[in-house]
Amino acid sequence: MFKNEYVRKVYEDVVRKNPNEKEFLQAVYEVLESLEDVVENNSEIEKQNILSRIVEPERFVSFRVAWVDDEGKVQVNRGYRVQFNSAIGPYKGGLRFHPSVNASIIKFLGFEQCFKNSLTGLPMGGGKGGSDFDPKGKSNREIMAFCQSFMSELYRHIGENTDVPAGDIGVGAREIGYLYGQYKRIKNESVGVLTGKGLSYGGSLARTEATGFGLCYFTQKMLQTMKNDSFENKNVIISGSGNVAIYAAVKVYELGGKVLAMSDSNGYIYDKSGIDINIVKEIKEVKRGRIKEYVNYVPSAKYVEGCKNIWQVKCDIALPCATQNELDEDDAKTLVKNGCIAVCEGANMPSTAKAAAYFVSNHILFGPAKAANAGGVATSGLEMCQNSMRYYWSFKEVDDKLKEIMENIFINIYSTAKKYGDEYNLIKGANIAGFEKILNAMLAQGVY
Ligand code: NDP
Ligand code: 2IT
Repeated sequence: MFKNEYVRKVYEDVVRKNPNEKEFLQAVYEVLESLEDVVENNSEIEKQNILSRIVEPERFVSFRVAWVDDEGKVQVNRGYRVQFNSAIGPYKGGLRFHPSVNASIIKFLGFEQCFKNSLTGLPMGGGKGGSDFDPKGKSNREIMAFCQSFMSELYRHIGENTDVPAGDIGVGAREIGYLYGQYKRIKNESVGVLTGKGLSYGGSLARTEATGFGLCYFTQKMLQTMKNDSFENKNVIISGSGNVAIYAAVKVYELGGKVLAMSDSNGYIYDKSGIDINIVKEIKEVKRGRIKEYVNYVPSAKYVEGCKNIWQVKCDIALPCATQNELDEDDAKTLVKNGCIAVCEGANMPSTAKAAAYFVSNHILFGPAKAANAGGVATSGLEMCQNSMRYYWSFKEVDDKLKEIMENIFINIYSTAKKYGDEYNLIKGANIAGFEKILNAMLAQGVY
């Protein structure tokens, strides 16, 4: 529990106001715990009640999304957008379409996004949105109908200088295209109101690859700085097989590592000679199929039912890239016992609080999500920049900037962690470094 009285009161208030929102409370608890020392050293934080202000979203909207399915039936889902904090720039953050989406999930993601966006160094505030709509098994026409209905409400809350959504779980290039088309139809404006757009209508080169590539640039810098090591000849396991997982795998190979296992929500594949990522791309990106189909292409590979078991595969580096709380304390112990030296989070909050604490106290190199996966939103920021200029940069130009941003994030959070007494506690380093810029911006802008 908290040692600082003010921090404790703020947290109790959050619990009282957001009952049963376990993911949101988990994310808030972690940040507040990290900030205790900062609060004790800067009396302005309590005087201006900054903590109560950062845990309360500036705006939270929930709305009905009605659409017609292929059988002519009217379906209803719930849509959300949280505009969490605009102190350092327009709200920015993805949209998630998944049946598990609820207010708690959207608020935890929006809260995390504030600190992540701050760490990128770009002027972006934090937001997030989505729906409990399940894209699995839906036809293209149903996806389009849903996206159009979703945007018919969302458009009034967003704008290129107000709030700029992007993708997340269940929202990729196809969905962004339908959403953008509908925004344009309503507003008659071709502007950078969404990121992750297709290359033919204002998207940025390297945005598709950015989160996975960025995760590996971050991990590489961490290995080099803290252990004088690299991806060379390392065995890597990556959970998930979506956008983040696939491009993390591509970069692992480029950097000399080998990916032994990948998963989806049903199970995982293990290929001891190294997963052929082009096959995974074919299954997931082209056919929108299931990861178990991999064994049809590579009969020597193994499919294991149940995605949680992936952490039992022996590895040097683990990159959880599926979803929140997918890696618990038992998984953490298994990984450490099997000799894993580094864990970097591609997904948002994939490690439970106990798992993360176990990594830190056992001196495993642990890259927390809000730093390690910031490459996606950073490149979204670069897409906004290119849209404003009505110009574009080459793949190499964007990728070079992404790499520089990820290395700077590592340097920043590592030096902050050291300053606060534990170089292995990059969780604390990331939370404090992300918070400081927001704090300065809020203090400068008066009470709002
Ligand atoms: P995708 O929809 O492309 O892929 C999601 C992957 O995770 C799929 O393999 C999916 O399996 C699996 N998954 C989703 N939910 C669950 C679950 N409840 N249990 C087990 N597996 C699950 O999403 P992304 O790759 O874009 O996102 C993955 C993670 O990365 C998320 O946490 C997201 O918030 C985070 N992230 C994404 C960024 C981006 O730019 N896209 C940026 C930063 C973070 P299945 O197909 O079976 O559902
Ligand atoms: O969690 C995330 O950072 C994202 N899903 C990407 C957000 C963005 O605006 O690119």
